[in-house]
Amino acid sequence: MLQRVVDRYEKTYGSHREVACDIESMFIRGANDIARMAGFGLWLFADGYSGRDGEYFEGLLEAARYLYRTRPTAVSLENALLYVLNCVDEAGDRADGREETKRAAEEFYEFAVEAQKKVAAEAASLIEDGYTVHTHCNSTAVVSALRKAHGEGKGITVHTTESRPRYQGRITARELSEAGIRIKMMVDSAARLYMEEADMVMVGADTITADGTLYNKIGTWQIALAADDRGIPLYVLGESFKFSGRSEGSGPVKIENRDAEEVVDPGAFPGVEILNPAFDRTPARLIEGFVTERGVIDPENTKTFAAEVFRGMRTDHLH
Ligand code: RI2
Repeated sequence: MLQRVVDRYEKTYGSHREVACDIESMFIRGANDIARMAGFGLWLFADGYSGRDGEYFEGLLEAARYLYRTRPTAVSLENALLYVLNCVDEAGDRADGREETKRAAEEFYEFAVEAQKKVAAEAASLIEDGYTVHTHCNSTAVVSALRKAHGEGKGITVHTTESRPRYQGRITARELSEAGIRIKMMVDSAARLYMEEADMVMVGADTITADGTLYNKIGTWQIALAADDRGIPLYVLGESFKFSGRSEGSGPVKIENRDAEEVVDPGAFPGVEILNPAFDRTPARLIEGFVTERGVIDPENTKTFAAEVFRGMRTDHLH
């Protein structure tokens, strides 16, 4: 089963460090994929463990922290790691948790696949025949939902912004075009102009906090403002592990700042500070609903929903 994850990247991984390296470089990207692959990283740790039995859990924690440090914003990464750590802990397998680690990583992987299918089905049902849907970046959940709506015979048009600096919107454009969907791609700054032709916005999620704030690809906030100005709904597609189970007061979510080289050659701009935040934060008031595998959640109910999802789960292993 986990072999499939590796096949998707047409690469063989031998250790959690190799997986971490590819998450950091964004060879592996997208909050759901990052989560699945982080779990796989722990699977690899367990598979190759040759230390002393009594020290297993400490080693597992260290591997989890190593993976966790790669991308600080997407809570899906943290939640996947916590899921595996908690399973091993609760099974009382701290001394030798190799089998439980592998079982839990596989279970999380299957869950992530199934949850995304449910999110896509739920989101597709919100799209009406003839709709133009605007999206941003590349969310596998959104792409799945659009493919599903198209497969159901709805004549849809999709607008996607390019998503500088890494241009993940181009991945979306190609994937949807290959699926036979009518797709138009534009520069990020054209979003408000073409919002006039859109009926709804659908984006993915990296982190959703208890107050209903969405952390997603840089540019999402201004797209949400454009949708609000035009008076059309913005839906966020996010499996339950995109929600943060952290207690209030644990501080704001860290927004990842990536290398200036992703934006320009800094040498060509002496004396200029190049800003490259990977994410921004969209407030709950601009969001119509969070489409999850458990149905559509009103932003006002985010805290209750997250409390239900994370009830009884330890969320402090990595801090
Ligand atoms: P799925 C991506 O982040 C985008 O922000 C996208 O909206 C989000 O992950 C969710 O993606 P990045 O890894 O889980 O490109 O829906 O920085 O695939």
